[in-house]
Amino acid sequence: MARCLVLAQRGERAVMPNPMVGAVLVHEGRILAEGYHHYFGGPHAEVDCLNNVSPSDLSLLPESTLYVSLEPCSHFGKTPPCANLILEKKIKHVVVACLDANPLVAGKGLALLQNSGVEVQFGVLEKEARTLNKRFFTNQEKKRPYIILKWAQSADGFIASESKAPIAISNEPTQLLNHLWRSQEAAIAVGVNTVLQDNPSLTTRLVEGPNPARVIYDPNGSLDKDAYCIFNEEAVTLHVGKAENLTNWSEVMNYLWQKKQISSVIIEGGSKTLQYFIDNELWEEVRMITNEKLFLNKGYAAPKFQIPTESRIEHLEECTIRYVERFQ
Ligand code: AOF
Ligand code: ZN
Repeated sequence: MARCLVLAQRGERAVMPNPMVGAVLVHEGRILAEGYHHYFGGPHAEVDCLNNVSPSDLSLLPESTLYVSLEPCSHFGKTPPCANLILEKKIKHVVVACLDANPLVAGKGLALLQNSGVEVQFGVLEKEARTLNKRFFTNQEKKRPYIILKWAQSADGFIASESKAPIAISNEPTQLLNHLWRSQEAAIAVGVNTVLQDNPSLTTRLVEGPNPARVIYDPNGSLDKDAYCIFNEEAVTLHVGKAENLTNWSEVMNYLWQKKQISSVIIEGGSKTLQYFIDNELWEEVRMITNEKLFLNKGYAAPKFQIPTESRIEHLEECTIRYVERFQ
């Protein structure tokens, strides 16, 4: 199963917003074939794995065990159901890490296999398999994107100085990391005030990688499109608010998943926006950067957030990064 999880990760990015899934077929301790879900809309891991069995091994299928990191599907989607394929191939032992949270499947795949006489072992590396697909499970279970709150603050708790001139709070290594984080998520979102004050472009520039879609929540539609970097051609921009009938950030999040299939979002500010997410318990991760050497004395206060004592800390020169994760 650990090997399934490694294989699954090869589909990272390309399968979004589908889950990453890996499969391994074993006969008496020998791996007959491996497979994974390569890209969105493509064959599922089980299909890929079974396609890779060499013709001389095909007769071994009824005595082999199929390991798969997600419950085999039971629905006709872009591809036919994997559970049916397993039955057709007369595989009698299947080991599964976790249930599929997609309501079209959710337990039906396992039930179909069990009711057809397949011996199913379930729950092997379940937590690891769910964590691997934390974005997918959040989408399916909460009907919204996986949400990461990110900000950088001075040692004395400010995210910006009072003056209009923007000042850098994070150092070079944390800026690089920030761009890496952008490249890993489907979207990045800010409130309209952040656009008005900072005119950010919110693209991936310091590392190689895709640009996330840029989301601006502008409840009053007050932003002049020609005046800001965020509307340039470098990445997709979603300027949402009144026209979509979105009256708060929670509705924006539902909209992003349900109407735009955006599976994950980094919230980059400002303070008022971040505070809304914190106060409404609307997040899976917080990544808080503190420049321990920088004191601003006054300015825009950072969001109020109680860091749990057991949170992970990383030190990058004068900056520390605190990670809080609560996906289960
Ligand atoms: C599996 N094996 O490798 C994956 C599964 O649109 P489709 O047909 O590709 O179906 C996508 C759904 O299938 C996805 O939401 C999830 O429920 C399941 N993904 N299932 O048996 C796989 N990737
Ligand atoms: Zn499938």
